[in-house]
Amino acid sequence: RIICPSMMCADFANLEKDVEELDKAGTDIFHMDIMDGCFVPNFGMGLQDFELVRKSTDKLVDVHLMIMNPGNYVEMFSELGADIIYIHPEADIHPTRTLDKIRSLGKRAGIAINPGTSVSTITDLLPLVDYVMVMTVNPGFAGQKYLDFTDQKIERLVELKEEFNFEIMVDGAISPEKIEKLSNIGVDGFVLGTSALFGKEESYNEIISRLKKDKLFV
Ligand code: S6P
Ligand code: MG
Repeated sequence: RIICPSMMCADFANLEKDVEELDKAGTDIFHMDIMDGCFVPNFGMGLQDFELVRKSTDKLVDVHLMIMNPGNYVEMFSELGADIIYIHPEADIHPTRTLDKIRSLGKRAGIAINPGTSVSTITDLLPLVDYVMVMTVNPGFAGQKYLDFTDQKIERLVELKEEFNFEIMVDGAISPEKIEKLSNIGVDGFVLGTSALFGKEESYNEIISRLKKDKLFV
């Protein structure tokens, strides 16, 4: 189970300390949401935040580019030290070119797909990606409600993942209950925000150790 804290939900007054605690607690990939106020109706996070997280950990760091024309920025994020770059194919007229570019920079390539994007429209991209991230909320904000109709898409991707060799990630309102249920059907990684990790009484270490167990509810 791949655990990816969504750093837009972290404590910005103590970002470096949060990164260190999350790192020690067993984070696999730090998830960085980048929003342009155009592809999604919100802004964040800043490049300075990205740089701070990058220099505070040796773990993998991803960027989830919720921006129009992401192809214009993949070199920049590669130079800043992103290990995995997710683009939204909905935001890119030439997603195959952009995904090729990400891999030619020596980085892992991912696509993040909106709740309204069907698997059939992205099948041709599957040979070019290491990760498919299914958005289980409309992207842009933390703290939303899980959209149940995205489950069908996850099931379809599970059928395709061996053939094309990619990992399935989910992002949006991922609770411990969803982690257990989705792991059982073949989801590999989980982006965690306010539903499972941030703003809780327990420490990151207690929460992440529990979320890594096979059976969460016994
Ligand atoms: C926003 C972004 C996500 C959120 C995450 C928050 O769309 O891409 O990564 O930060 O979904 O988690 P939660 O549990 O508050 O929905
Ligand atoms: Mg995200």
